[in-house]
Amino acid sequence: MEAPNITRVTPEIPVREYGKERLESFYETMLKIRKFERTIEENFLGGEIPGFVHLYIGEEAIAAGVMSNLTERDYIESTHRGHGHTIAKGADLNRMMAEIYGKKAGYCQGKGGSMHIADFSVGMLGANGVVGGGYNLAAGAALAQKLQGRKDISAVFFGDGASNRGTFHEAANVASVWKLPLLFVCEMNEYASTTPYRTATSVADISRRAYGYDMPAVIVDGNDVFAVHEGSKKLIDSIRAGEGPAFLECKTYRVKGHFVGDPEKYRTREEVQKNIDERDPIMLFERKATESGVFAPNELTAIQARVDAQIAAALKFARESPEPAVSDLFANLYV
Ligand SMILES: Cc1ncc(C[n+]2csc(CCOP(=O)(O)OP(=O)(O)O)c2C)c(N)n1
Ligand SMILES: [Mg+2]
Repeated sequence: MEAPNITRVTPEIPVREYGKERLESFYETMLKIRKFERTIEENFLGGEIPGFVHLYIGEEAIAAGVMSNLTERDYIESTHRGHGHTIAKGADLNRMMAEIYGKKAGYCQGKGGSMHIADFSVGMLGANGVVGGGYNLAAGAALAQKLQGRKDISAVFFGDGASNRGTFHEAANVASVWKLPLLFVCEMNEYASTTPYRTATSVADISRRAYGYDMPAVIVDGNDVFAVHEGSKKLIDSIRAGEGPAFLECKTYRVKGHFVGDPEKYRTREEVQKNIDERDPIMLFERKATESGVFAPNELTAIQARVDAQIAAALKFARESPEPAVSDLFANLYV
């Protein structure tokens, strides 16, 4: 039985009506994420990058679609799989790459790495290595926006695994009681580390849980940037109108391992390949964009070349940035 708070949104606006600028921005954002992460993956495996890296490849349509309805004044809270959110919110690729390389020119002077990038200047409040650690920070940010009488909103991204943390229920309850301008964005990618979601999650649609907090929910195909844009717009418009928090569930699939280097013993290669072949968000966008006649294939190639140049520049910047000095080791520590 479907919970009464849930609406399933499929795209209704014809692709041509989106306008070329919006379509270019969808494509460029998704490609930036994809190419940035492919570069990281390759160079992590090549031994150039320290630490631990989780990739967002295959989930780009969620970040691009949600962020297309946010401004720099809106806040987001991200996850351990945060590069996509950070790029889509408008962070600087050079400083991101340098941080992931552990270099001094990075966002945290090279001491935070992949899971600790924040950029308040674009409303990106932070990635988070603590699963489910973002909800209550986002609720606090939304409370500040409300008390300041701003029209801005906050959004918190989280996975199917994180939806089982108690922190979700605390934040959902307080957000509902106080009618906070907060969007919950669940990235249902079918796995939490090595755990398939139905072995650990009580409901087929995680958005059912929003019913318990009197929140409207929308379910979309998270691999279709048009669906994510239209579904999130519906909820964000209602949040901006003062209607209180809302829940967006994006059905997607984690095509990469949990982290770079994951042996992936818990699923078959066929399952992964099927999702890549049939559901890749960039492929789906390219198909729709060219079928609609808005883009000729060579126009897409030009955008790809522009993004390649940006990623190459970020990589050069990161490689050439110095390591942090040993004398910096205890700078900016608060204990
Ligand atoms: C509080 C906490 N528990 C466990 C972990 C270890 N851990 C890191 S990511 C992860 C799985 C998260 O799954 P999900 O929320 O579905 O996000 P996804 O990785 O699929 O994007 C786990 C268990 C952690 N970092 N923090
Ligand atoms: Mg997951």
